[in-house]
Amino acid sequence: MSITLYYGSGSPYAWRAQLALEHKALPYERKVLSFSAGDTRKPEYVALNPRHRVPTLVDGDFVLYESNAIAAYLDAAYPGRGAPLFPGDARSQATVWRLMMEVDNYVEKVTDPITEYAFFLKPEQRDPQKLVEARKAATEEFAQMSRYFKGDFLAGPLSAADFSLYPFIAFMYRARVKLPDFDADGLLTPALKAWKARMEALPYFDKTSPPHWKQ
Ligand SMILES: N[C@@H](CCC(=O)N[C@@H](CS)C(=O)NCC(=O)O)C(=O)O
Repeated sequence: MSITLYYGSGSPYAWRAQLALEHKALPYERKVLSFSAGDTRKPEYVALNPRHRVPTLVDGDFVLYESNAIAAYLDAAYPGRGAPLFPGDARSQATVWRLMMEVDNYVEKVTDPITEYAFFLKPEQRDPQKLVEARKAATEEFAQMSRYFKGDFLAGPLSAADFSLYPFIAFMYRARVKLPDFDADGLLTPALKAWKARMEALPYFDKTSPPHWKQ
């Protein structure tokens, strides 16, 4: 078994994939691509991933991109390793899938405007009213996700659903690098804040946090 994860520091999707590998206790090599150097657009990478995005997983002669597909593959290909990413019976597994799709279809849509406002707009391009509106939408969506908790984690036991959501929540806190007064805590319900702390206490968590965030 030789697994390589093509990764980009600060990509929520690449973060998910690394969390999945760690949860499965699989050995892997992480290759960090530089967005600023255009690594994802280089021909050798586009040959692996024609959508020029991270993550991409290479397992022997098998190449796979799309973070949710990577989690599903790792769980099915390595059933005896680590802990399951899609635990339980058909209904529990389907619930994990549903939650992951809700993250991609709804959560991402409300975190994107905040990320864009903080990281991609110059101060003179920022309209504070837009941030107020974005915060309102994010608060409502996070409250919705919060209603799903079944105990400590989204689907009950820790699962791929938690790894799907976590990086988008982490980005709300990361926004403070650009917007020091940004109240990230104020977006989250108490349940979501407690879950965030549980995620950050996972034994492999520190290993997965984006390298450039640690600098
Ligand atoms: N749906 C994809 C999204 C991957 C994605 O959008 N990755 C971004 C970084 S967050 C990327 O690699 N962008 C580089 C580019 O577009 O060249 C997944 O879940 O893996």
